[in-house]
Amino acid sequence: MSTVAVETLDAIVVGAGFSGLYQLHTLRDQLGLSVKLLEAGNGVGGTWYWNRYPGARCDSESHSYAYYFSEELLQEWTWSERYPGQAEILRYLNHVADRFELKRDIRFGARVSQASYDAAANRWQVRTEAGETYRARFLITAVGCLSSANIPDIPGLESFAGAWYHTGQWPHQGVDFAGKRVGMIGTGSTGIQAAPVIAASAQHLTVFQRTANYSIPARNAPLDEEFKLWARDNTSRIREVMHGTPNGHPFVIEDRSAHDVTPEQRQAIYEAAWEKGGLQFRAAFRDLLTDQAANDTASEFLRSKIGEIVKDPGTAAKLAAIDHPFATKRPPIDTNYFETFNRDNVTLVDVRATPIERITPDGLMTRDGTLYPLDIIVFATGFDAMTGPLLKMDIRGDGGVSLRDAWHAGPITYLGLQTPGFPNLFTITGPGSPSVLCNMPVAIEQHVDWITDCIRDMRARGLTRIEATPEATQRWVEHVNEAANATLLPKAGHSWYLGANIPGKPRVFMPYAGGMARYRATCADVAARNYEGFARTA
Ligand code: NA7
Repeated sequence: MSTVAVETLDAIVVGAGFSGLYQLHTLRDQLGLSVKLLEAGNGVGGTWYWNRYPGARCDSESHSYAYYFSEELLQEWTWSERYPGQAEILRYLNHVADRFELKRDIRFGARVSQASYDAAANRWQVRTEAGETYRARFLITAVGCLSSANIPDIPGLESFAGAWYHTGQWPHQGVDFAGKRVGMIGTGSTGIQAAPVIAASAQHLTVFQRTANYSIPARNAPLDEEFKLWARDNTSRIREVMHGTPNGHPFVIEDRSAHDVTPEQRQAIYEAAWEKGGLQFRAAFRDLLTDQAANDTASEFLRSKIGEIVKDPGTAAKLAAIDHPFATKRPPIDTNYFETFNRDNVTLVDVRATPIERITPDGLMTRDGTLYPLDIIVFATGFDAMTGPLLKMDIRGDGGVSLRDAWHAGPITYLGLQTPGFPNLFTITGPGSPSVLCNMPVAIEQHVDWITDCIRDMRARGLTRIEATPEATQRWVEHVNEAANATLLPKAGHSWYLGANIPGKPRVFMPYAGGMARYRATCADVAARNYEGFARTA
């Protein structure tokens, strides 16, 4: 008779990206818990472990895309460019993992397939695809918001004679585009980053655009010594700014309306923001995301820039035919995206006008019968965002209820941290929290700190079980909806914020749009009121 060893721990963390690494550190090194981190990949990095596509780079500025919990860590790490590239972020996260000796408690190559709550024992039992089983009082998911690749179900893909890749599952050895006819589907942040880099080495690049998109030049560049010194000397100030703004970025949103200035002044403000580059463009006026007329001024400015850059009027018109207000879909920032369409080896195909019909052995065919011969297809088609990575695991709470069933009409959480019926399960940057509307490390540190403080407090009081109450959860879900509806964000009807990019997914605005600073205060208040809205028992 064989017995299967079951490791029993205080806490299990799933995912070794920014969230999981920090959560492992706090629970193990601050609270002294026994913790195991289960990670599907063979290294740390999460998003940055998987997304190795050409041009992969963060859109947060590097001095803000870092942990701020350790001053020593801040002082010993120096970023090289204004925006960190994928390889540099991966080096950083490996540095963090090594510095805090995290890898010894990480099980790599362990993809969690199932997690179920055992009410009698008040423990979670977690199983990996390889059949390993772990038990723990607390289960904390740190699986990221954009980690479940969306590969559209296009007929004929299996017949394609060339190679195809999703940007979020990119081969570690890279892809050689030299001499190849490449088709890229998707013009979100990823496609917009990848297109110029692919075009530089491919024989030909055809970009299949379903929804035209705004993009602002990133103006990426190496950081000079003066800035590096400034960033190192001003960590407290930078943290203060990031914690004080709605989006967690290290810049302040101007306290003026787009209507407070003359059209000439507005144009000059937008020109300056365009020259400066990056997500800061959104900070030019405080009402760009709340007032349609204000937003229209930014949208018009950005559309006119496309017309100035792109030489072929037909292509420019297709690129500028944007159907949603600026920044209601996640706004990309780029390096030479629109300029790429001036190259002789790049073609734009409007697949809103002429949808993709099928993939054949030779390439991609649109509904009008045109075949685009291809050697490589790149799917820059995004992710089953926020709920996808959680629902991919078969999570079962009290009474065997599955999270999939509990969320059949859309995610229901209290503060994005817990779901009723799933005691002792915490979801870092879960739906209903600011998450993707915020500079991620800021959102992550706040969640990890809150969860750590909560568990510390429970242990001090001899409590072992915490569960969000249905009443508090319902109020929070309503508040999340109100917060979204107070902005223009739901106006992009096809955005992944709403789940609209995945066929059959419930259309619910998932992230909390009330702002990170306000959310942080709410969470602190809940904790100060003895974890109001949570039932905690011995
Ligand atoms: P996004 O932003 O979801 O973009 C995916 C793109 O792929 C978008 O242009 C989609 O068009 C397009 N898409 C998806 N499915 C199809 C099909 N079936 N046919 C044609 N086009 C399709 O993902 P990204 O990876 O670019 O960015 C995700 C986030 O990562 C980003 O916001 C940053 O936060 C980092 P659609 O707009 O749905 O019409």
